[in-house]
Amino acid sequence: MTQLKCGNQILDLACPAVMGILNITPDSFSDGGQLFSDGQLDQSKTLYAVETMLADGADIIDIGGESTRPGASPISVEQELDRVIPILTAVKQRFDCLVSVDTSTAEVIKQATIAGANIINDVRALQREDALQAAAASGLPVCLMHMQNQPDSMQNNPEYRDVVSEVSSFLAQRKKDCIAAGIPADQIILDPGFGFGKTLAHNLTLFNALNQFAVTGHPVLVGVSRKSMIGQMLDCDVDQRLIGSVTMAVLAAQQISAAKGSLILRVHDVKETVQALSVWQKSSQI
Ligand code: 8Y4
Repeated sequence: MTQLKCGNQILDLACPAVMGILNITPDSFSDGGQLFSDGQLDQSKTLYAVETMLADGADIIDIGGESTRPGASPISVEQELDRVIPILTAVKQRFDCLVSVDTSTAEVIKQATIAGANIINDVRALQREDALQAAAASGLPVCLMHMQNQPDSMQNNPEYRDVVSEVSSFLAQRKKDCIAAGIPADQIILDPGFGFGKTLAHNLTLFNALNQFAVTGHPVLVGVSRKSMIGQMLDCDVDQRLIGSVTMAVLAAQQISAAKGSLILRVHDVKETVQALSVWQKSSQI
């Protein structure tokens, strides 16, 4: 029975949890700019997108202000705060929901914690200056993700000797560092980081080793939604990746439940993923 203590709320991971992606970056690859009107984030559109994801069954809303797409323009701490904190505040004011903040920046972690964030989701696994201390001070669960190299260069011919053992040892080391900084072990989520410095073969090898991440006892976060690995398997563009994404969500759920692990799925298509997981769950209980 895995439960995360998310500030004043609890996330129960007896069943896979669905994390809906709220993209508040103007330059995101799959759905960038949809919430923008003449270059500015439209707050009412954004809150409507959150309302829809919650009505569709999202357990968590993931808010991120910095694009990790190769070639995306870097933003300052001020810009990131200006993007994330007002939306986070508005979401927490209007909805009784869990919010994760997708950030690597210590100051964003600090201010997001004050604004009511429930989970810290860091694609850099708290390796930026002061991020580890800020996350520890927040008392919130943290998601540690593996990435090879930096967003700008990560897809330039990524290589591994053994992708599963390299990703596993990186996460084990970051976990040690988190525990040393005062983050309780049972508040650590692990994520192999699909698409972050990995070829299709690397991604599929990791996907089929999800049971090995699950048996660590840590909740596993899987983010494959609409990513290029699905585009490569189906030879299709980002707007045609719904069925591939949902299929992989169910396969991840199946694999992790067989290993008695717990799972968080980071997805764009909340309604379809929640429906597929319901069918999987109902059809497998006799
Ligand atoms: C199409 C759709 C093409 C999406 C690219 C993308 C993860 C994450 C991202 C992940 C965790 C993305 C913030 C990249 N991916 N956080 N964030 N795990 N924990 N790309 O896999 O969605 S952003």
